[in-house]
Amino acid sequence: MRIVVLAGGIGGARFLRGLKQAAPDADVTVIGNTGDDIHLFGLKVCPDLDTVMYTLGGGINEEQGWGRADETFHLKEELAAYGVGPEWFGLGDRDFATHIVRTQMIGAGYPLSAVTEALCDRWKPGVRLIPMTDDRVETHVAVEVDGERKAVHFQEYWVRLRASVPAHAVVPVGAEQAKPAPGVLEAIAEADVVLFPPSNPVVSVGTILAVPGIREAIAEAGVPVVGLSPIVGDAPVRGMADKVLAAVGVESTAAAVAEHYGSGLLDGWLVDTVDAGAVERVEAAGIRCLAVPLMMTDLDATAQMAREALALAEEVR
Ligand code: GDP
Ligand code: FO1
Ligand code: CA
Repeated sequence: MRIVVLAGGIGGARFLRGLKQAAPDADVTVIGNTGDDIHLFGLKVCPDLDTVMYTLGGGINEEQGWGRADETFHLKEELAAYGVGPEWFGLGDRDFATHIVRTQMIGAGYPLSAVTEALCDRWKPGVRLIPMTDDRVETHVAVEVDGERKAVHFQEYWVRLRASVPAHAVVPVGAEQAKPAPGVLEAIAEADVVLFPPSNPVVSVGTILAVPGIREAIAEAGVPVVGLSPIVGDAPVRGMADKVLAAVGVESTAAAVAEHYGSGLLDGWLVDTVDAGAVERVEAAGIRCLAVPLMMTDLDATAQMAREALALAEEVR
């Protein structure tokens, strides 16, 4: 079975671990979000691609969910001693190596998709990881700081400002001009099922769908498209999905997220059992919906979520 997953960082990566346990023989292609990417110290950092690669490859900091295990921060300290920032972004020594290799290869002319493949030669994530695009896309957030409106990079909104300032709009800058990376449209066209893991619907899955051609390819593939809600009990399990959903005019509920994707895209939607009351509303929107446990507390619970998603895909096929 060929499965395509549109993934952000932590929510996507943890779900993928469960999917690999649930369907060990499946051929999984992950289309990764690159809207969170940021250039720092002359290096290209791809948080969501790295989170997927490290999580599936066994290098992730498990508690944090991003960055490397057994990390040290000497390089960051030395840069700070020179007064070179930003100090608000925590790049560790081990992680730095990834960004150096990536930037060096890009400088040598390799597209991000080829670089990602090369990095995965080391980590062997057991899935094919493709960035959504080789072109530069950066998510910016229109915020209000001290009464003044300005646009900041998504990482500045999330990491420096901790999403504590009002957000009025989320813009994937460059997405309109971006082309899907080689292999993206082909993987979708050849898929037996497309899954939306419980990733952020705005700044992860939404950004991937903003690359012209990807949404259309999914709709035209004629295969089941099943999503899992990242909103449980009217709040994100972690992160700022509620804030960025509000910025795009969507309420922070499992049902509203399903409606936001819409029946033109989604065939099936899983909500957590605490949101069983949402099932009727989602089905009224023309999307088959089930309530099952959706907390990724451990690998077995996550694998069970993946089984439920694949079973729902069979039901709506
Ligand atoms: P990010 O790029 O690191 O923010 O990760 P993703 O976009 O892939 O996923 C973020 C989303 O994962 C957040 O909106 C969380 O609510 C969701 N999430 C994290 N853990 C869980 C969980 O155990 N269950 C569910 N249903 N969602 C989760
Ligand atoms: N998240 C933080 O909250 N603080 C950090 O200092 C930070 C550094 C960082 C470095 C590399 C990387 O791959 C991810 C990093 N993240 C950090 C996580 C990142 O901001 C988020 O995972 C996502 O981009 C949010 O979707
Ligand atoms: Ca992300």
